[in-house]
Amino acid sequence: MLIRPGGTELYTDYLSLAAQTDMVAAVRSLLNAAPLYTPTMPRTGKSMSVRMTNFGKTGWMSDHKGYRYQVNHPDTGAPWPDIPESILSVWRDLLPDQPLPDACLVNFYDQDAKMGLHQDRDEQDFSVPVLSISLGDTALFRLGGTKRGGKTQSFRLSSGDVMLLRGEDRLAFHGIDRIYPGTSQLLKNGGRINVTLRKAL
Ligand code: MD6
Ligand code: FE
Repeated sequence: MLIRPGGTELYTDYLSLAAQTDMVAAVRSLLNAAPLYTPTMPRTGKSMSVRMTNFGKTGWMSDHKGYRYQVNHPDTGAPWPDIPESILSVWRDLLPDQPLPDACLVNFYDQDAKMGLHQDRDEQDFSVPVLSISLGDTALFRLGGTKRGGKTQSFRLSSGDVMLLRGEDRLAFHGIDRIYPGTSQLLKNGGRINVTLRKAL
């Protein structure tokens, strides 16, 4: 489904249940090598409600010093594990003409977690789209324009949905207002995983 021509694309039910299950297993198998960390807000140092980790050459993080990509895990100092093939293949299928992603951010939401409106603008080349995969409980996603404070629209992202932000919407403000607990059986303890693929370097 096209949300906005030339901008946001939503592929509902893109992944089969089997593919979703495989992807969750692949993510979980890498959490020993790349444990979830709790990012904190620039300047205030306040903890975010979402826990994160990364796969790929470089990973996104946030702490009191600001947002950035870095090649080492903030807690362990280890390099990030490679992006699993099951995740990369979604990019290959939907974006065959784009360079491969070098950053895979994994967001873990418990039932009370949310994410404030933000732009993805820490990457070097905004002409490459961002691809996001939703797993587990349904989330309420809010999408605005490229200026903060403008009109927004909201839609639900369910397990197996894939979204692309590209073109004009590559720099659109967006966030997660809430999680709907108990809407998916995919994760044994409930909650939601969002996997975002980007070319950062
Ligand atoms: C989330 N997603 O779905 C948060 N960013 O949990 C994002 O921040 C995001 O879904 C860029 C492109 C697509 C996204
Ligand atoms: Fe984002």
